[in-house]
Amino acid sequence: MRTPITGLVAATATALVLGSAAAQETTLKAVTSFAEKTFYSRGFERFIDKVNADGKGVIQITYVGGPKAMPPFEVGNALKGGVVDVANVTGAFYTNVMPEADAWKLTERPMRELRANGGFDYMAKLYDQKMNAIFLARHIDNNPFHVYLTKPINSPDLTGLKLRITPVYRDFFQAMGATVVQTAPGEVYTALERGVVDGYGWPITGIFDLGWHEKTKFRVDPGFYSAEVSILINKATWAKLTDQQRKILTDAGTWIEAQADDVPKENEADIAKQAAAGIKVITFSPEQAAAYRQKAYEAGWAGVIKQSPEHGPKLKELFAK
Ligand code: 173
Repeated sequence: MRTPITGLVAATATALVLGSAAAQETTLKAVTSFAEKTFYSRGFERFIDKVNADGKGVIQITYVGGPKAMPPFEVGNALKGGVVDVANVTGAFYTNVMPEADAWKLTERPMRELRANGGFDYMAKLYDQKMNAIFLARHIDNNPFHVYLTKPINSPDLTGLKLRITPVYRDFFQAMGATVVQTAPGEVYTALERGVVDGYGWPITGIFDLGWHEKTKFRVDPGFYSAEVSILINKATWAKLTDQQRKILTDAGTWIEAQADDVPKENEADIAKQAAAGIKVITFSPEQAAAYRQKAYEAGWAGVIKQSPEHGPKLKELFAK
């Protein structure tokens, strides 16, 4: 956190002596774990624009950018250590720091309900203890994950396929018989191009952002889980802010979290765009589809509970339906 000199040195010193830095503009450093201006960064970029508009003279955010500035799987650690003040990131990218974060994908209740039923508070405490972080807002929800393939399958069986994953998909894909290889999003195109993988896990939106539609032949329906991308703030940074500065961040957080309600429209738009790009949809019988989704949740929760026997069961109670 840098505090540019905004007034007379004597006045600043007096303010600090009096225990108030309210007259100072604070600048926070922000990073995103998704490529700049792509789908999963856009909500964060709107949040930054709002803070910078509402926070003139009070609080500003400097956006240092995406994976070119910092590898996605290092963002969680950087936020925890205070190397950055604000991060846009999904739980799967920092399971090394906080395995429970991956449980957000399994929520079957909207954030407004989780903020009321204790689910949010339970997680917020873990962010405080394990991540040194304030969980400000989840701006991506209502956004299912899918399997995308370069070759067809004719039943819900992934045996013999090598699929690109993050921790989001590991337990489910392995339970379905697949071999898995973990990569950051930035390596998916090359992995497809070189035939290193037969497909990948990704949500319903965003495959056009990095050109993957060029290498994708099939999408498997139904989708499963609900993708989560959220804004985190370093705890020490937060502790130094004034009430006025915190309110600007909290209000912008509330505003952007509400926009997760609009994600289904984006889902529909990308479904149409995928069809127009010639990506074929592989579907199953209603019974097979139900079993496929059930397996996804079973394997997902089993994985979370295995990673965190202490908190996994409680999270399931609060998040699942
Ligand atoms: O597939 C991924 O990289 C991943 O885990 C993810 C999570 C949330 C949104 C987009 C991708």
